[in-house]
Amino acid sequence: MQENCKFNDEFNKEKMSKVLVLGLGYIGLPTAAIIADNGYQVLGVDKNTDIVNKVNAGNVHINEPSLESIVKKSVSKGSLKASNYPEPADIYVICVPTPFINDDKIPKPDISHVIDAIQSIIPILKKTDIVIIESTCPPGTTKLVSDLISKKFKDGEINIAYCPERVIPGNILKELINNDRIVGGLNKESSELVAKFYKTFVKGSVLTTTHESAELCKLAENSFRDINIAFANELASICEERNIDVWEVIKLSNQHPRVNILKPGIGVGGHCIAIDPWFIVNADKKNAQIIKSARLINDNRTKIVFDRIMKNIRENFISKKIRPKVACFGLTYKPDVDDTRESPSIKIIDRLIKEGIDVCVVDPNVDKLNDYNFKTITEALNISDVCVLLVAHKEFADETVKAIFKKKHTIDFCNII
Ligand code: SAJ
Repeated sequence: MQENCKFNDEFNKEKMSKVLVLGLGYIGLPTAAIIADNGYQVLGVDKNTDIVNKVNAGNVHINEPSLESIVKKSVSKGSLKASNYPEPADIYVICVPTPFINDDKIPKPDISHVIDAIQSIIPILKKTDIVIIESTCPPGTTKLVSDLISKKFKDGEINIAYCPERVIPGNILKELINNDRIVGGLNKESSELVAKFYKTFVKGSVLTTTHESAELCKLAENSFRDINIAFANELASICEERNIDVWEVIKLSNQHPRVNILKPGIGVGGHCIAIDPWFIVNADKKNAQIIKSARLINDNRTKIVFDRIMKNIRENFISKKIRPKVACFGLTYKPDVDDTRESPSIKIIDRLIKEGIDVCVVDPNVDKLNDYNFKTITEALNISDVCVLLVAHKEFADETVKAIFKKKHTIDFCNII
């Protein structure tokens, strides 16, 4: 590993001024905007025409602090544009999604969008160009990409590197600038050149390594978090069986100088932690034991939470022949974002509805999804017999709201009351 590369020469911004960012999603759009804000001419490419039109009008399709203002600024300066089609550039940054195919016991990664993105730029690549993959990928993807590129170019003619994104939704812009980055080039020259490019807009350290290590680092980071959340969730289930307050146990245990237990919840959602660990399990089924268990524990936590809600409702209402109105608070995959991908809350709400429970949904960040019966906080508090706190949005921790939750029949999985 080369620490925070110190280079003899600077990155030649004049020579390498045109950047193409493929994929304008949660990572691609903020990345394109930051690069455009740092003196490059950026074209963002996305298949979705609505997204392209929005960006070209200086608007965004993601609710992320500071994103809209930086996109507006770059679009009005002319340094950021969007299109459905790629155009020749000097630097290509791949930020397309890598979903998983869930038709087996062990979900499989789907890298078809990465391959499509690479195929779309091969005809316009020229010698000395840079190709960077930021999408989370299974081990071996960078080599696969280089094999595709080498059908047209000799080794070393194109600078290929893997540089995983590491930003947290809700704080993407700050983390894009301040987080350390890992660059795994196909060879030393590519690593150093790409690291120099990142150093032109990243304040954190830029560390170089091999492409294989860089790919595994990304998966290791998200698996580490998944395992630690699984521990907190397992502890919560153990405490619930014994009627012990898990939050008290965690608070006291965390007083130990070497213990830092994360927060239990209703399961793990989002497009990263709930998916990426499977990429390792898929690559090494024999050794990835704890990683696989953590995934299963976190998925099963959602079922445990659903069972607890049903048990509570049956004992307190249905057994007394009352059909309660149940208000579910929080729909997104985590607090204070508008992202509902892989949200455990949705899984719980859908199962409650399937059981015939009269459900309304409250989420200050989402006002439309499926056929849910959305209510404001006040409406829900007025009409409901049961409040279920699923996601700890800041609005739910308001003192007045909290006081009402305390008076009502509230099932709290967020430690709000
Ligand atoms: N969660 C808990 N308890 C906790 C922390 C989180 O139950 O103590 C749950 C959340 O509610 C959510 C899920 O875990 O459902 C994931 O949330 P998160 O905030 O831990 O992570 P993400 O998925 O938003 O972002 C992660 C980050 N990875 C790590 O922190 C190692 C981010 O840095 C990555 O860039 C991102 O994945 C990604 O794109 O891979």
